[in-house]
Order: sequence, then C-alpha cells, then structure tokens
Amino acid sequence: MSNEYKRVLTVQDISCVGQCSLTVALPILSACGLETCVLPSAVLSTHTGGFSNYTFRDLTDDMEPIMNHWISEKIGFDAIYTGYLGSERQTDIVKKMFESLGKPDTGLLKAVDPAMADNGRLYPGFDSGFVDAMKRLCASADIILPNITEACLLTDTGYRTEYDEDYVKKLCEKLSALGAKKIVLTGVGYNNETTGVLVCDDGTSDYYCHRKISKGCHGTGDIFASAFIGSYVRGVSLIESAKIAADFTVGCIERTIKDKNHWYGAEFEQGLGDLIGAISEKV
Ligand code: PXL
Repeated sequence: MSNEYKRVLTVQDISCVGQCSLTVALPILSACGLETCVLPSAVLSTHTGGFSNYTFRDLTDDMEPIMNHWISEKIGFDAIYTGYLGSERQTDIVKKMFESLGKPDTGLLKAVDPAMADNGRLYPGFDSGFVDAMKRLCASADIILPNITEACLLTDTGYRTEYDEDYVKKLCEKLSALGAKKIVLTGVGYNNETTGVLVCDDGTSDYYCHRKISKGCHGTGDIFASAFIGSYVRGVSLIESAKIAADFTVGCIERTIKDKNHWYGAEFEQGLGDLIGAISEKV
C-alpha cells in the first residue's frame, strides 16, 4: 500500500449525456485520489443504449498526435485504463500508448475494459472485426475487466444466461490464454438473488458474491471498472478492489431504482464519499 500520488490516463468516449464512460471515469478516478488525465475516443451527444439519433464524432485521427505530443513533453503515466473505443484503429493506437507512455522508472499498469457488449449482444456500431481487434488489445493488457457477454465474445464461447462454475472456470482459462495476466470478470451469478465478481490471477481465483438487484442500470460496467482501477492503482489488493467497486456499484443501482425517471444511467455521485472512505480504510 502506498500514498504515492499516481497519474492515470483513461481512454474512452465522452457521452455528453448518459452517465457513462468519461463522465463517470473522471470523477471516480479523481475521487479515488489519482491525478486523472483523459483522452476522448469519440464525442457523442448521448450513449447508444436507448437513445436514438445520437451524434458521433470519431476522434481516432487526433489520438496519435496527442500521444506524440505527450511523448515529446516526456509525459508518462502510472496506469492506462481504456473503456469504450470508437474504432478498430483505436485499439492499435492504444497498444502503441501501452509501449510508449509509461513513466520511465516505474511500471505501467495496462488495464482494458473491453466495453462493447452486454446481455448477450454487441452495442450498436460494433461488429466481429471490432471483437477481433479487442482480442488483440486484451492480449497486451495486464488486467482485463469483461462482463460475461464480453468474455464470451473474446473467447468464441456461446453466451448463456444460466451456467455453472465449470463454465465460468473454462471462460477464465480461455481469457488467460488470450494473454491477459489478471482477469476481473463481472456479473457472475449462479442464482436469481446474487451476482458477483470473479478475480483470476495467475491460476488462482477469488469470488466476491453480492446482492443482485433485479433491474440493472446502464453504465454500471463503467462505474465498476473506474472504482476498481481507482482502488487498485491506490495500492488496494485485486480482491479488495473488486469488493469496494462492487459495493459502490450496488449502492449506485439502489439509489437509481428509487428514481423512476432515471432510466439512462446510474446515480453514482452521492456514493463518492463512501467510496473515498472505503479506499481510505485500506491504504
Ligand atoms: O457504458 C458503456 C458505453 C460507453 N460509451 C457509449 C456507449 C456505452 C454503452 O452503450 O454507448 C457511447
């Protein structure tokens, strides 16, 4: 554990309205006590999950010049965490960032949330070519944070809503074979009342089971991943970071379902104080 001030870069889109991607990652990572730098992969008027006619400005062409400027200024990071990426080409650019944007004397943590699918389906705009590109990006990461749908797509496994521990174990083995060293698999539940997070690290695994709230909310994958990375980069262990992030996410969903008009995202803001408290207890 350390109280060293760390600098993290997060690469994902700005959905101007919708409480996902950068509009949750930036406040959550900052609340976790990290200097947070951002690289927007695209700018959308809203996210793509339930709104229609949203605008989409692809920023792929800006990413390499931004990276090159940072390299010339000798700006390096302790961690790079990617979320929703706007094009296949962006996955290759992120791989270059993994090779060239670490601080010179300390290791760079490379974390990939392959944000591209949920509930058995790819998000609008993604296809099998993007899935293949994401497989290659995951291979160069230290930690990946897929949900069950994304894990199935990354490993060419048939998606199931009901499964047993053996199915999940095989899924993790196949994800490890892709090349990522640590796997944080979300939404792993064996009954209707509970769900949880499975953390696999070099052949060992640990499971955190928690209450399942029947109605999920949009953007909770981004909330979980941001809180997890924030906690882990602060020096909290993998499994403790998974617990902190899962408890924070459950709190966000509980708050949101009380508000019948709030269908497009999760109310995370009022939980930030508890998140800060949970991390402070561990560092
Ligand atoms: O929460 C994942 C996400 C991020 N960004 C955009 C999305 C989604 C999910 O639908 O549409 C633009």
